[in-house]
Amino acid sequence: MKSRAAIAWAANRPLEIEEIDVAPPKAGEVLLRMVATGVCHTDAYTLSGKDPEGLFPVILGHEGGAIVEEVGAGVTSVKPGDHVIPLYTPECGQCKFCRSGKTNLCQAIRATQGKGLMPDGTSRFSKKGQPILHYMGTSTFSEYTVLPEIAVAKIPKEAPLEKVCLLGCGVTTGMGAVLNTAKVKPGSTVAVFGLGGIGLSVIIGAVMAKAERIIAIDINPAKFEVAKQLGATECINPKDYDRPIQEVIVGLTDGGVDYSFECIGSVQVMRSALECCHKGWGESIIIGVAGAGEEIATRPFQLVTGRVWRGSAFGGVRGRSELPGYVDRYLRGEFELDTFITHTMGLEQVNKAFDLMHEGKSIRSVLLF
Ligand code: NAD
Ligand code: AHE
Ligand code: ZN
Ligand code: ZN
Repeated sequence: MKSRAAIAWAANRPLEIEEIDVAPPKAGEVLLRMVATGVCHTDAYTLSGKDPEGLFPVILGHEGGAIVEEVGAGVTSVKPGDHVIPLYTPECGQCKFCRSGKTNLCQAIRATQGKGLMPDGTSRFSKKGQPILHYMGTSTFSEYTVLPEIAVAKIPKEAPLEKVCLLGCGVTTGMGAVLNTAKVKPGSTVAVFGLGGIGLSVIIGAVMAKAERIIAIDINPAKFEVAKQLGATECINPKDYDRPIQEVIVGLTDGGVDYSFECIGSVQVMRSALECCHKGWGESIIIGVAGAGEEIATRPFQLVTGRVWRGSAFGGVRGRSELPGYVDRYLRGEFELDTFITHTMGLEQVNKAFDLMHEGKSIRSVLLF
């Protein structure tokens, strides 16, 4: 079938809105009609050419809300008409990782996903016979996309897809990092570095976890108002100080924070986030994604003296079994999504969405199909 899609033909070039061919779903696959998709910084990161797994031409996008259009042979868990959130972290329930009970990082299809291919090693997308690659197993910047059955989470039809699409990445990642990965305890002091969609969701999670102090850090003070609205107790701009931000935070917190979250993708900030943690117990969670070749550094003494460095992917959330619970919590009014959606536009405006992100003017742009 034909589909309107935003194609990234090469790194660092604007996406082109074009008509592509989408092949039908094979056995164990589903064809989705995208209703809405958020634009996450990771899409910009891969487009920038800094992603070691970045391949072109590709259809980016991984924060979608969609409706099942057609299912391939053997698919039993969803049917046409079901509402779903595409999962870049699938859940097969059978691989060593799924069975471990220790991680959400299902590896059943990770190798082919990282090559931009479906599990059988081919692509369902093409243009005039030229294959176009999938991205993060989701490619939500296309009106129609194909995913393995294990990579869709079925959600209730009353959930508005143009809002809950944000649970396909940003909001779940931030909340989950607090609630699943760090397991923040009531009364804690938390520092959040970077106040985009991810950092602001960390704030929501920290409020849910009953953190007492939530220190929000960003070099763009325009982000402070919404951070406070969501529950940050203080906001800090590192540019206002002539000493390292970790020293400032340690001074403000009687020795450091209980938990910190890096939501930027800067290896320098990752170091600050670790070193602003309290001696003996402070834990720093890396969420931000850093470019090819970049490495983190600190004095090992920071770890010897009890600080902990951890990472979190998709908030540690198992997509098929746990993401519907996040949608239910949203529907019950436990958190809101409207604050995140600063811009809504058509797919053809996708390059504007990237511009707004880079200019620091948006939290999330949601593209409608
Ligand atoms: P975003 O662009 O919306 O927000 C980033 C924020 O960081 C901005 O407000 C920016 O002003 C701020 N910032 C930049 N440099 C800074 C600095 N030196 N000090 C303080 N603040 C600074 O991005 P986002 O969509 O919220 O994504 C954030 C990061 O999380 C990205 O690296 C993204 O790739 C990553 N990410 C990871 C996961 C995961 O599962 N681990 C999921 C989603 C996103
Ligand atoms: N491809 C990059 C890594 C990208 C990365 O870390 N992705 C996160 C999700 S970011 C969502 O916005 C993730 O879940 N990683 C786990 C995984 O298996 O990819 C690189 O460095 O190669
Ligand atoms: Zn993302
Ligand atoms: Zn698995």
